[in-house]
Amino acid sequence: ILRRYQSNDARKRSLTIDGKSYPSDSWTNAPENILIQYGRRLHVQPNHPLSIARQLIESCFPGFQHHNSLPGVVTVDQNFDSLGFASDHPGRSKTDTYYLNQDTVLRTHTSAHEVDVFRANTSNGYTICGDVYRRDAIDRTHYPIFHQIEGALTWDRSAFKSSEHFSQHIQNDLARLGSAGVDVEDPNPTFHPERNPLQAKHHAAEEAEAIAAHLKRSLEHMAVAIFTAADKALKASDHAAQEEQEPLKIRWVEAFFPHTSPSWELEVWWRGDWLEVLGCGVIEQPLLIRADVPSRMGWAFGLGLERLAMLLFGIPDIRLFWSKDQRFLGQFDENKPIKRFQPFSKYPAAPRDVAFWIPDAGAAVVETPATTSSSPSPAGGQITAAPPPDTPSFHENDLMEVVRDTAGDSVEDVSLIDKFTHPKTGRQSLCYRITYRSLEKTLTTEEANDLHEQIRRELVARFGVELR
Ligand code: FA5
Ligand code: MG
Repeated sequence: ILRRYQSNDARKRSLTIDGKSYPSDSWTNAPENILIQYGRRLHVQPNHPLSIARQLIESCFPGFQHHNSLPGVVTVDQNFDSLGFASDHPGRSKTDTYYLNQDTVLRTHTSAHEVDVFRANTSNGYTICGDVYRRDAIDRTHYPIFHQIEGALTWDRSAFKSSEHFSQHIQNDLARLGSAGVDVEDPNPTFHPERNPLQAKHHAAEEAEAIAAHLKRSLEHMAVAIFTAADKALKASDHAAQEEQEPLKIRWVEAFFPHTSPSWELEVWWRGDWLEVLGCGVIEQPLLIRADVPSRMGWAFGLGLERLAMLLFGIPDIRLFWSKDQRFLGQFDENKPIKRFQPFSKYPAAPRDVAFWIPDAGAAVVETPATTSSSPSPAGGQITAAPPPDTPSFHENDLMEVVRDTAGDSVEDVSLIDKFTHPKTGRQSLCYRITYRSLEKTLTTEEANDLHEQIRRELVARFGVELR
């Protein structure tokens, strides 16, 4: 890894990942601090909590084929186009997505493999688990790399005489599944002409209705399995034994995904809050047509593994999944019932604030010379209203990236604490609180100050902000 790091740094004209070289261009924005974590494959490490959570979910779908080794580097076509993402979909922006170059990204979701796996057509049902990458905020529940599990089930409609026979078949399967025995809130009709349309061009209402019911029932069973395990673990820990547990509650909320319609999100009532667990829906038929399986029809879902693992094990900070500390890793055993994580002592937090004026859009901004930047991309993303080409402007995710480049996992949280527009000049000032706290040691005052000073300097160098 170190060799790759150095050679990337030396050449900068291409990035090498898994022995493959990707020529850089104006889209390249994947920084070393991300690339260095590529290939850790936490979701298949023996006794890793993410792997235990994955196996628990896989066990809810017997007979499905489980894909756990599909590569995280995918084409823009796989990640967006093949799924029907509009050309102006915000997810495509450089502020949200890590590009190796204009044609290649670090996948932002496991859905990137849907068309390929449907095309291979080797099973009716499958799951895909893997690492996904998003430029995002820094706090205890967000990390730029997380893991998803995708699941899908399709049927071959051509095997049935009519759409009645087809939907009857699914109804029978549904009866076999039975009720998940949980309190479910599902107030919306299956279809809504604007918000959640039937794909009328491709599907009979009764077919989509049956598939939607099958989807919801299957995922309710999965949620019950997961939350029963979480509940058991909680009850088994003396620490929380006295707490009164509310019974499990699930609700279905209308949603939108380019690759499903109708679509929903499943939320679970967990310890006093609705928690979004997954997105899902009836697969867009054009996607199956693109995959050369036009006569198949079915459902798909995608869920975030960290979120579930955090609640299963009571893991308080998403950075812990990346820890190599035995005090963390030593607590999990895939051959034993799930047990609550026992936090080891927390080291003290060192909060530091940084306040700065954002450069006016279009103002002359100092561009970082490639030689002083450790990042393969000279400047971060830009989404302010139509800036002149190649003028770096400021996006919050740029700050997040500077923080990660500089301080890595020693930062627990970055929050906007003040925002101010100068009444005369109209210039905007932002103040962020960066909370430094290592999971592995106490940061000295000097260490925190040094990191903070480096971050301040990088903000000026890369984005031309004026420190206050
Ligand atoms: C998607 O990624 C869709 N591809 C999901 C999907 C698949 C829909 C198949 C339909 C069919 P979304 O961006 O909402 O959707 O992410 C899906 C799940 O990943 C969320 O419900 C959440 O559990 C998890 N997730 C999303 N962002 C984060 C994050 N920053 N940190 C942790 N978990 C996240
Ligand atoms: Mg979502």
